[in-house]
Amino acid sequence: MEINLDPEVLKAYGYTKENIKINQIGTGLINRTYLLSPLSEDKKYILQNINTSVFKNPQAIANNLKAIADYIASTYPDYLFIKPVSTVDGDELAYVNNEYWRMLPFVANTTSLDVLDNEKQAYEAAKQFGKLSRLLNKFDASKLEPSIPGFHNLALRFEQFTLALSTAPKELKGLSKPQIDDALERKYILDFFKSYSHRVDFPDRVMHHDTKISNVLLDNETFEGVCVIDLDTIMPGKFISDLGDMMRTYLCAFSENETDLDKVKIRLSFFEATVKGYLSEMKSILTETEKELVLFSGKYMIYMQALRFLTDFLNGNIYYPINYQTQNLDRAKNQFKLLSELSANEKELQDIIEENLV
Ligand code: GN1
Ligand code: MG
Repeated sequence: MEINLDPEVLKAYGYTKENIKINQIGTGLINRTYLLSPLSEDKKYILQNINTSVFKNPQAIANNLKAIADYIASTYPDYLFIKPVSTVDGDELAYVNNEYWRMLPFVANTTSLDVLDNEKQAYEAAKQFGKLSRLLNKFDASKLEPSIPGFHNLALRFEQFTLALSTAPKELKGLSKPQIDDALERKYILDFFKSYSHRVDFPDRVMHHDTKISNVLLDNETFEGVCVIDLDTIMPGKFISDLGDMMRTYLCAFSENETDLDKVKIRLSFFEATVKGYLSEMKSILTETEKELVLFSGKYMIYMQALRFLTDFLNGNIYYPINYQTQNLDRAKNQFKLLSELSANEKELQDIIEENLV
Protein backbone atom coordinates (compact mmCIF):
# COMPACT_ATOMS: atom_id res chain seq x y z
CA MET A 1 0.00 0.00 0.00
CA GLU A 2 1.32 3.44 -0.98
CA ILE A 3 1.84 5.53 2.15
CA ASN A 4 0.87 9.10 1.78
CA LEU A 5 3.20 10.87 4.18
CA ASP A 6 4.03 14.53 3.70
CA PRO A 7 7.74 14.71 2.63
CA GLU A 8 8.06 17.90 4.72
CA VAL A 9 7.59 15.80 7.85
CA LEU A 10 10.49 13.55 6.89
CA LYS A 11 12.53 16.61 6.02
CA ALA A 12 12.00 18.02 9.51
CA TYR A 13 13.93 15.01 10.79
CA GLY A 14 16.54 15.06 8.04
CA TYR A 15 15.13 12.31 5.82
CA THR A 16 13.64 12.04 2.35
CA LYS A 17 11.30 9.43 0.86
CA GLU A 18 14.25 8.04 -1.06
CA ASN A 19 16.39 7.19 1.93
CA ILE A 20 13.77 5.70 4.18
CA LYS A 21 11.28 2.82 4.28
CA ILE A 22 7.88 3.66 5.75
CA ASN A 23 5.24 1.33 7.21
CA GLN A 24 2.01 2.29 8.87
CA ILE A 25 1.62 0.45 12.19
CA GLY A 26 -0.37 0.54 15.43
CA THR A 27 -3.97 -0.03 16.38
CA GLY A 28 -4.70 2.93 18.67
CA LEU A 29 -7.91 4.85 18.20
CA ILE A 30 -6.34 8.29 18.47
CA ASN A 31 -2.96 8.89 16.78
CA ARG A 32 -1.63 7.76 13.35
CA THR A 33 1.64 5.86 13.68
CA TYR A 34 4.42 4.93 11.22
CA LEU A 35 7.57 2.86 11.46
CA LEU A 36 10.49 4.53 9.72
CA SER A 37 13.52 2.50 8.66
CA PRO A 38 16.28 4.75 7.31
CA LEU A 39 18.22 2.76 4.73
CA SER A 40 21.59 3.93 5.99
CA GLU A 41 21.10 3.25 9.70
CA ASP A 42 20.58 0.19 11.89
CA LYS A 43 18.13 2.15 14.01
CA LYS A 44 14.42 2.51 13.31
CA TYR A 45 12.00 5.18 14.47
CA ILE A 46 8.35 5.57 15.30
CA LEU A 47 6.73 8.62 13.76
CA GLN A 48 3.38 9.74 15.11
CA ASN A 49 0.91 12.32 14.02
CA ILE A 50 -0.65 13.90 17.08
CA ASN A 51 -4.42 14.09 16.95
CA THR A 52 -4.96 17.72 17.91
CA SER A 53 -8.70 17.43 18.31
CA VAL A 54 -7.87 15.16 21.27
CA PHE A 55 -4.55 16.68 22.34
CA LYS A 56 -5.32 20.37 22.01
CA ASN A 57 -1.99 21.44 23.45
CA PRO A 58 0.79 19.27 21.95
CA GLN A 59 3.40 21.57 23.46
CA ALA A 60 2.24 20.44 26.92
CA ILE A 61 3.13 16.87 25.97
CA ALA A 62 6.56 17.93 24.76
CA ASN A 63 7.21 19.93 27.96
CA ASN A 64 6.01 17.11 30.21
CA LEU A 65 8.21 14.54 28.53
CA LYS A 66 11.20 16.83 28.67
CA ALA A 67 10.74 17.52 32.39
CA ILE A 68 10.42 13.81 33.16
CA ALA A 69 13.28 12.79 30.86
CA ASP A 70 15.59 15.32 32.56
CA TYR A 71 14.62 14.09 36.01
CA ILE A 72 15.09 10.43 35.05
CA ALA A 73 18.42 11.11 33.37
CA SER A 74 19.78 12.67 36.54
CA THR A 75 18.17 10.28 39.02
CA TYR A 76 17.88 6.88 37.32
CA PRO A 77 20.23 7.04 34.33
CA ASP A 78 19.81 3.31 33.62
CA TYR A 79 16.04 3.50 33.24
CA LEU A 80 14.88 3.41 29.63
CA PHE A 81 12.59 6.39 29.16
CA ILE A 82 11.63 6.81 25.53
CA LYS A 83 11.88 10.51 24.88
CA PRO A 84 11.23 12.11 21.50
CA VAL A 85 14.02 12.53 18.94
CA SER A 86 14.69 16.21 18.18
CA THR A 87 14.00 17.66 14.76
CA VAL A 88 16.91 19.08 12.75
CA ASP A 89 15.97 22.44 14.27
CA GLY A 90 16.26 20.99 17.78
CA ASP A 91 12.55 20.93 18.59
CA GLU A 92 10.70 18.10 20.31
CA LEU A 93 7.81 18.39 17.89
CA ALA A 94 7.66 18.98 14.14
CA TYR A 95 4.92 21.37 13.06
CA VAL A 96 4.15 20.80 9.38
CA ASN A 97 1.12 22.07 7.45
CA ASN A 98 -0.90 22.65 10.60
CA GLU A 99 -0.14 19.24 11.98
CA TYR A 100 2.08 18.17 14.86
CA TRP A 101 4.41 15.20 14.58
CA ARG A 102 6.91 13.60 16.87
CA MET A 103 9.45 10.89 16.39
CA LEU A 104 10.65 8.30 18.89
CA PRO A 105 13.45 5.76 18.79
CA PHE A 106 12.20 2.25 18.05
CA VAL A 107 13.47 -0.18 20.68
CA ALA A 108 15.15 -3.14 18.97
CA ASN A 109 14.43 -6.74 19.99
CA THR A 110 11.12 -5.92 21.59
CA THR A 111 7.51 -6.67 20.75
CA SER A 112 4.28 -5.03 21.65
CA LEU A 113 1.20 -7.24 21.98
CA ASP A 114 -2.38 -6.48 21.02
CA VAL A 115 -3.81 -9.21 23.21
CA LEU A 116 -2.50 -10.96 26.28
CA ASP A 117 -2.29 -14.68 26.13
CA ASN A 118 -0.50 -15.53 29.32
CA GLU A 119 -0.21 -14.32 32.89
CA LYS A 120 3.48 -13.49 32.67
CA GLN A 121 2.67 -10.77 30.14
CA ALA A 122 0.17 -9.25 32.56
CA TYR A 123 2.69 -9.39 35.39
CA GLU A 124 5.48 -7.84 33.33
CA ALA A 125 3.30 -5.07 31.93
CA ALA A 126 1.83 -4.16 35.30
CA LYS A 127 5.30 -4.10 36.80
CA GLN A 128 6.51 -1.69 34.12
CA PHE A 129 3.65 0.75 34.70
CA GLY A 130 4.12 0.49 38.47
CA LYS A 131 7.83 1.12 38.10
CA LEU A 132 7.27 4.33 36.16
CA SER A 133 5.12 5.81 38.93
CA ARG A 134 7.45 4.51 41.64
CA LEU A 135 10.54 6.08 40.07
CA LEU A 136 8.65 9.36 39.73
CA ASN A 137 7.36 9.23 43.32
CA LYS A 138 9.58 12.13 44.38
CA PHE A 139 9.14 14.08 41.16
CA ASP A 140 6.76 16.98 41.70
CA ALA A 141 3.68 15.92 39.69
CA SER A 142 2.32 19.46 39.77
CA LYS A 143 5.11 20.47 37.38
CA LEU A 144 3.28 18.57 34.66
CA GLU A 145 0.51 20.08 32.65
CA PRO A 146 -2.52 17.87 31.95
CA SER A 147 -2.25 16.98 28.25
CA ILE A 148 -6.00 16.32 28.25
CA PRO A 149 -7.65 18.33 31.03
CA GLY A 150 -10.06 16.20 33.07
CA PHE A 151 -9.07 13.06 31.17
CA HIS A 152 -9.83 10.54 33.93
CA ASN A 153 -12.12 12.77 35.94
CA LEU A 154 -15.17 10.60 36.48
CA ALA A 155 -17.32 13.52 37.66
CA LEU A 156 -16.64 15.27 34.35
CA ARG A 157 -17.33 12.07 32.37
CA PHE A 158 -20.62 11.70 34.20
CA GLU A 159 -21.50 15.32 33.42
CA GLN A 160 -20.68 14.76 29.75
CA PHE A 161 -22.95 11.72 29.82
CA THR A 162 -25.88 13.64 31.33
CA LEU A 163 -25.38 16.42 28.82
CA ALA A 164 -25.41 13.92 25.95
CA LEU A 165 -28.53 12.38 27.42
CA SER A 166 -30.30 15.73 27.46
CA THR A 167 -29.54 16.44 23.81
CA ALA A 168 -29.58 12.97 22.19
CA PRO A 169 -32.28 12.07 19.67
CA LYS A 170 -35.13 9.91 21.02
CA GLU A 171 -34.16 7.06 18.79
CA LEU A 172 -30.64 6.76 20.22
CA LYS A 173 -31.97 7.02 23.75
CA GLY A 174 -34.48 4.27 22.98
CA LEU A 175 -31.78 1.97 21.62
CA SER A 176 -29.58 2.45 24.66
CA LYS A 177 -32.24 2.52 27.41
CA PRO A 178 -30.83 -0.47 29.38
CA GLN A 179 -27.31 1.00 29.26
CA ILE A 180 -28.57 4.45 30.29
CA ASP A 181 -30.24 2.77 33.27
CA ASP A 182 -27.01 0.92 34.04
CA ALA A 183 -25.06 4.17 33.90
CA LEU A 184 -27.44 5.96 36.28
CA GLU A 185 -27.67 3.02 38.64
CA ARG A 186 -23.88 2.75 38.90
CA LYS A 187 -23.43 6.39 39.83
CA TYR A 188 -22.60 5.16 43.33
CA ILE A 189 -19.11 4.49 41.92
CA LEU A 190 -18.68 8.21 41.39
CA ASP A 191 -20.15 9.03 44.81
CA PHE A 192 -17.81 6.54 46.44
CA PHE A 193 -14.85 8.13 44.68
CA LYS A 194 -15.92 11.58 45.83
CA SER A 195 -15.95 10.38 49.43
CA TYR A 196 -12.23 9.59 49.06
CA SER A 197 -10.96 12.21 46.65
CA HIS A 198 -10.17 14.89 49.22
CA ARG A 199 -8.19 12.69 51.57
CA VAL A 200 -4.64 13.92 51.92
CA ASP A 201 -3.24 10.42 51.60
CA PHE A 202 -4.82 9.98 48.17
CA PRO A 203 -2.21 12.03 46.31
CA ASP A 204 -1.81 12.97 42.71
CA ARG A 205 1.03 10.96 41.25
CA VAL A 206 2.65 10.79 37.85
CA MET A 207 0.47 8.34 35.95
CA HIS A 208 0.65 6.94 32.44
CA HIS A 209 -3.13 6.96 31.84
CA ASP A 210 -3.17 4.47 28.96
CA THR A 211 -1.92 1.15 30.29
CA LYS A 212 -3.22 -1.18 27.60
CA ILE A 213 -0.92 -4.06 26.78
CA SER A 214 0.26 -2.62 23.46
CA ASN A 215 1.82 0.26 25.37
CA VAL A 216 4.49 -1.93 26.96
CA LEU A 217 7.47 -3.28 25.09
CA LEU A 218 8.48 -6.81 26.02
CA ASP A 219 11.79 -8.47 25.26
CA ASN A 220 11.44 -10.63 22.13
CA GLU A 221 13.06 -13.64 23.73
CA THR A 222 12.51 -13.51 27.47
CA PHE A 223 9.18 -11.66 27.32
CA GLU A 224 10.32 -9.56 30.23
CA GLY A 225 9.09 -5.96 30.34
CA VAL A 226 11.53 -3.50 28.79
CA CYS A 227 9.77 -0.12 28.94
CA VAL A 228 6.47 1.67 28.52
CA ILE A 229 5.56 3.68 25.43
CA ASP A 230 2.80 6.05 24.26
CA LEU A 231 3.62 8.74 26.77
CA ASP A 232 1.21 11.46 25.61
CA THR A 233 -1.05 11.10 28.59
CA ILE A 234 1.62 11.03 31.29
CA MET A 235 0.27 13.63 33.69
CA PRO A 236 -0.78 14.01 37.29
CA GLY A 237 -3.52 11.60 38.33
CA LYS A 238 -4.61 9.06 40.91
CA PHE A 239 -2.99 5.63 41.01
CA ILE A 240 -6.37 4.03 40.24
CA SER A 241 -6.10 5.21 36.62
CA ASP A 242 -3.27 2.88 35.66
CA LEU A 243 -4.10 -0.18 37.69
CA GLY A 244 -7.79 0.20 36.88
CA ASP A 245 -7.23 0.42 33.15
CA MET A 246 -5.10 -2.71 33.33
CA MET A 247 -7.97 -4.51 35.02
CA ARG A 248 -10.24 -3.18 32.29
CA THR A 249 -8.03 -4.43 29.47
CA TYR A 250 -6.10 -7.46 30.82
CA LEU A 251 -8.67 -9.52 32.68
CA CYS A 252 -10.99 -10.50 29.86
CA ALA A 253 -9.73 -12.69 27.01
CA PHE A 254 -11.69 -10.51 24.57
CA SER A 255 -11.49 -6.80 23.90
CA GLU A 256 -13.99 -3.98 24.37
CA ASN A 257 -15.11 -4.66 20.77
CA GLU A 258 -16.43 -8.14 21.59
CA THR A 259 -20.19 -8.28 21.06
CA ASP A 260 -20.79 -11.80 22.38
CA LEU A 261 -21.27 -10.86 26.01
CA ASP A 262 -21.04 -14.48 27.16
CA LYS A 263 -17.36 -14.18 26.35
CA VAL A 264 -16.92 -11.18 28.61
CA LYS A 265 -15.61 -12.87 31.74
CA ILE A 266 -12.68 -12.17 33.97
CA ARG A 267 -9.69 -14.44 34.35
CA LEU A 268 -8.73 -14.67 38.03
CA SER A 269 -5.18 -15.77 37.26
CA PHE A 270 -4.69 -12.66 35.10
CA PHE A 271 -6.08 -10.54 37.90
CA GLU A 272 -3.59 -12.07 40.29
CA ALA A 273 -0.68 -11.55 37.89
CA THR A 274 -1.65 -7.92 37.24
CA VAL A 275 -2.04 -7.06 40.91
CA LYS A 276 1.19 -8.89 41.80
CA GLY A 277 3.16 -7.11 39.09
CA TYR A 278 1.80 -3.68 39.95
CA LEU A 279 2.16 -4.06 43.70
CA SER A 280 5.67 -5.49 43.37
CA GLU A 281 6.65 -1.93 42.47
CA MET A 282 4.00 0.19 44.17
CA LYS A 283 3.31 -1.55 47.46
CA SER A 284 6.10 0.31 49.20
CA ILE A 285 4.79 3.74 48.25
CA LEU A 286 0.99 3.37 48.27
CA THR A 287 -0.71 4.92 51.28
CA GLU A 288 -3.21 3.08 53.49
CA THR A 289 -6.05 4.89 51.73
CA GLU A 290 -4.76 3.89 48.32
CA LYS A 291 -4.41 0.30 49.42
CA GLU A 292 -8.13 0.31 50.24
CA LEU A 293 -8.87 1.27 46.64
CA VAL A 294 -7.04 -1.44 44.72
CA LEU A 295 -10.15 -3.31 43.62
CA PHE A 296 -12.10 -0.08 43.30
CA SER A 297 -9.61 1.06 40.65
CA GLY A 298 -11.06 -1.51 38.23
CA LYS A 299 -14.63 -0.41 38.91
CA TYR A 300 -13.72 3.24 38.45
CA MET A 301 -12.01 2.76 35.11
CA ILE A 302 -14.47 0.27 33.62
CA TYR A 303 -17.40 2.44 34.61
CA MET A 304 -15.73 5.50 33.16
CA GLN A 305 -15.04 3.76 29.86
CA ALA A 306 -18.62 2.49 29.69
CA LEU A 307 -19.81 6.06 30.23
CA ARG A 308 -17.44 7.38 27.56
CA PHE A 309 -18.60 4.89 24.94
CA LEU A 310 -22.26 5.43 25.79
CA THR A 311 -21.80 9.21 25.72
CA ASP A 312 -20.17 9.00 22.31
CA PHE A 313 -23.00 6.82 21.01
CA LEU A 314 -25.56 9.37 22.25
CA ASN A 315 -23.52 12.19 20.70
CA GLY A 316 -23.59 10.49 17.30
CA ASN A 317 -20.08 8.94 17.44
CA ILE A 318 -17.94 12.03 17.35
CA TYR A 319 -14.92 10.79 19.33
CA TYR A 320 -14.17 7.09 18.88
CA PRO A 321 -13.80 5.79 15.33
CA ILE A 322 -16.42 3.12 14.55
CA ASN A 323 -16.88 0.36 11.99
CA TYR A 324 -20.69 0.33 12.30
CA GLN A 325 -23.31 2.70 13.72
CA THR A 326 -23.97 0.98 17.02
CA GLN A 327 -20.38 0.01 17.80
CA ASN A 328 -20.00 2.49 20.65
CA LEU A 329 -23.21 1.19 22.17
CA ASP A 330 -21.90 -2.38 21.85
CA ARG A 331 -18.66 -1.28 23.48
CA ALA A 332 -20.62 0.25 26.34
CA LYS A 333 -22.59 -3.01 26.76
CA ASN A 334 -19.33 -4.91 26.83
CA GLN A 335 -17.91 -2.64 29.54
CA PHE A 336 -21.04 -2.84 31.70
CA LYS A 337 -20.85 -6.63 31.47
CA LEU A 338 -17.21 -6.52 32.51
CA LEU A 339 -18.12 -4.30 35.44
CA SER A 340 -20.75 -6.74 36.66
CA GLU A 341 -18.25 -9.60 36.34
CA LEU A 342 -15.81 -7.69 38.52
CA SER A 343 -18.49 -7.11 41.15
CA ALA A 344 -19.66 -10.73 41.00
CA ASN A 345 -16.15 -11.93 41.84
CA GLU A 346 -15.43 -9.25 44.41
CA LYS A 347 -14.78 -11.53 47.38
CA GLU A 348 -12.18 -13.69 45.61
CA LEU A 349 -10.53 -10.66 44.03
CA GLN A 350 -10.24 -8.91 47.38
CA ASP A 351 -8.60 -12.03 48.88
CA ILE A 352 -5.99 -11.97 46.12
CA ILE A 353 -5.31 -8.30 46.82
CA GLU A 354 -4.90 -8.89 50.57
CA GLU A 355 -2.39 -11.69 49.89
CA ASN A 356 -0.33 -9.35 47.76
CA LEU A 357 -0.40 -6.43 50.16
CA VAL A 358 1.32 -8.22 53.05
C1 GN1 B 1 -8.28 5.64 23.42
O1 GN1 B 1 -6.17 5.48 21.16
P1 GN1 B 1 -6.07 4.56 22.30
O2 GN1 B 1 -6.59 3.20 21.97
O3 GN1 B 1 -4.68 4.54 22.88
C2 GN1 B 1 -8.50 6.60 24.59
C3 GN1 B 1 -8.41 5.83 25.89
C4 GN1 B 1 -9.48 4.76 25.88
C5 GN1 B 1 -9.29 3.85 24.67
C6 GN1 B 1 -10.42 2.87 24.54
C7 GN1 B 1 -6.73 9.89 24.39
O4 GN1 B 1 -6.98 5.11 23.52
O5 GN1 B 1 -8.65 6.70 26.98
O6 GN1 B 1 -9.42 4.01 27.05
O7 GN1 B 1 -9.25 4.62 23.46
N1 GN1 B 1 -7.50 7.64 24.55
C8 GN1 B 1 -7.85 8.93 24.51
O8 GN1 B 1 -10.14 1.98 23.52
O9 GN1 B 1 -9.03 9.29 24.56
MG1 MG C 1 -3.00 5.90 23.59
